[in-house]
Amino acid sequence: MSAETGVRPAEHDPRLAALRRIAIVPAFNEERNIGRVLDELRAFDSELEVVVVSDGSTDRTAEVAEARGAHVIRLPFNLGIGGAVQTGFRYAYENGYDLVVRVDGDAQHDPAQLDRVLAPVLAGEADIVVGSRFAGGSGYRSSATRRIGIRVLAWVVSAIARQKVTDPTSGFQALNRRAIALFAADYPHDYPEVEGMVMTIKHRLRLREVGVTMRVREHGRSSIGAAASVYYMAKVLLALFVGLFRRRVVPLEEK
Ligand SMILES: Nc1nc2c(ncn2[C@@H]2O[C@H](COP(=O)(O)OP(=O)(O)OP(=O)(O)O)[C@@H](O)[C@H]2O)c(=O)[nH]1
Ligand SMILES: [Mg+2]
Repeated sequence: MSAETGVRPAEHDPRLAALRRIAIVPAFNEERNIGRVLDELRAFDSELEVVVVSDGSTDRTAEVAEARGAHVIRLPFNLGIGGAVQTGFRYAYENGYDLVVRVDGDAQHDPAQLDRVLAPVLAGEADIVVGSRFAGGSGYRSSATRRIGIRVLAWVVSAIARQKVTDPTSGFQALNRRAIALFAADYPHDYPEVEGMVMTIKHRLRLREVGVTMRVREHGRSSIGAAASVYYMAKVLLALFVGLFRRRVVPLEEK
């Protein structure tokens, strides 16, 4: 049992042990963070496979990840987070994985909290679970622009989805085979988590949020500054609006 979180290591949950499971870690120039992420994933579950999608990194991200035993997909140039994550989903789908956890390569997501994120999927109660910074009153600090942006997006997504969501930009997620199949076939670009949430709901997948705490970035630079947050928000709102007129997203390959 971890002294810090009071959760049991993954090996003790037979439902988890029975599944072919993989972590998808998108990483763009995260040589100083990726090692810690991989060590913490291994500490959570020593049999968890890991695929690191190095998104055209120009530093030693891929080498550091390989040295830690992760499977590394090197994208020849930078596709952006959406393309990197979809590459991971394709890999998981084609290789027959039943369960995916998504963790950022910048060490902001704490793998010790994966028990909580995984629980509704393991219980068969959700197809996708999103770790939310705002669901458990953890008081996440980030820039005011970002917080307001997330609030606006949360409100819009909740209205479209007719289900309350609080953190539509979170990439800390657990997904079952149905959700893996959907995202392997079709995944949005730019700020993909927001549109991805709407997609899952349109496909009648069961989405659940659980409260998590996220850490601040220690090394490297965030992709999104204040001006970029505003730009992204406008773009994502437009994409959501256009999406309302999309009759059907790519059909699910599996039922
Ligand atoms: N910035 C950036 N990150 C990418 C890209 N492709 C993959 N990633 C990875 O996607 C993850 C999330 O990116 P971040 O820039 O941290 O985005 P964020 O977590 O929403 O923003 P912060 O809270 O400011 O860190 C990280 O693990 C990145 O390494 C890309 O093209 N640009
Ligand atoms: Mg980050």
